[in-house]
Amino acid sequence: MFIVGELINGMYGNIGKAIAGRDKKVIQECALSQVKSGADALDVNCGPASRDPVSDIKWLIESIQEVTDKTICVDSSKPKVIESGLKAVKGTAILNSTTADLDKMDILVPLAKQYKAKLIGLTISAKGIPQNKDQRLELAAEIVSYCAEKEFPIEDLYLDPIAMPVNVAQSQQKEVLEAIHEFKIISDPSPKTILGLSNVSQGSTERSLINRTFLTMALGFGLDAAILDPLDSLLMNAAIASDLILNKNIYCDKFLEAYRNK
Ligand code: THG
Repeated sequence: MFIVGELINGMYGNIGKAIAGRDKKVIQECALSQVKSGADALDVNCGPASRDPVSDIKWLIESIQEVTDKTICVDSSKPKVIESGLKAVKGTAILNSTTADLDKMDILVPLAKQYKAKLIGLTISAKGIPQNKDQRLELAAEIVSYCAEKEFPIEDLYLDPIAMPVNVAQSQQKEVLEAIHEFKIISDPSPKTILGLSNVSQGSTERSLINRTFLTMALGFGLDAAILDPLDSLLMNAAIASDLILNKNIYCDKFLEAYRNK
């Protein structure tokens, strides 16, 4: 699976403080520890407290790229912030994210094309978060057909059915899992699928257990990628073992070690 580290997010106290104080070292250490733990890409989000997200995201990305050339996932709901981030990325970028709304897709799909970025499409719209699998599928089909029409490569599109906290939306988990499976059969070539995994356990105790159980199940339903905490080694072990069960890695007795040294 493709792992996007979630920890460079102003929502975390240490990162919010580092952004405000322009403390590069904290950001670079956070980037490197995630890469060392197996992250293929790093999500970068200024968080809700940022007063100047257009310049904060540029500074974050420039700081990270001094220590790693991993893919940068530019995470914001504001197109101006996303554009500022994409401009700063030197290597591969993921645009995180558009919704299924036309006013968003009209700006963000051309932007993803211009910067040769991969694109995350959230299956939400101005009408809100879908309440079942079929509503998610309907929005997914709108995003896929919009991208196809604008000749955005569908293999570079990651659909996100939006993981919801299990303590407030327990009935949604099965809907999200089934949506992951059905997103894959909307078109040929298939879009890819992604989840913000930690959403599922927000507000719960036993977060690590809930996260890794949900991840393992989602991988069974065909999930391609997740934004998660790569420092959670039990979670990473579950991801690696799931790839093994799904025949994505060759078995050997020391498969955990082999994966980590790859
Ligand atoms: N889909 C996509 N992008 C996303 C999300 C998604 N980006 C943001 C988010 N969701 C994924 N990233 C996080 C990062 C942190 C947490 C959850 C998701 C988290 N943070 C602690 C909390 O809220 O309890 C913060 C604890 C602290 O303050 O230290 O859980 O779904 N495409």
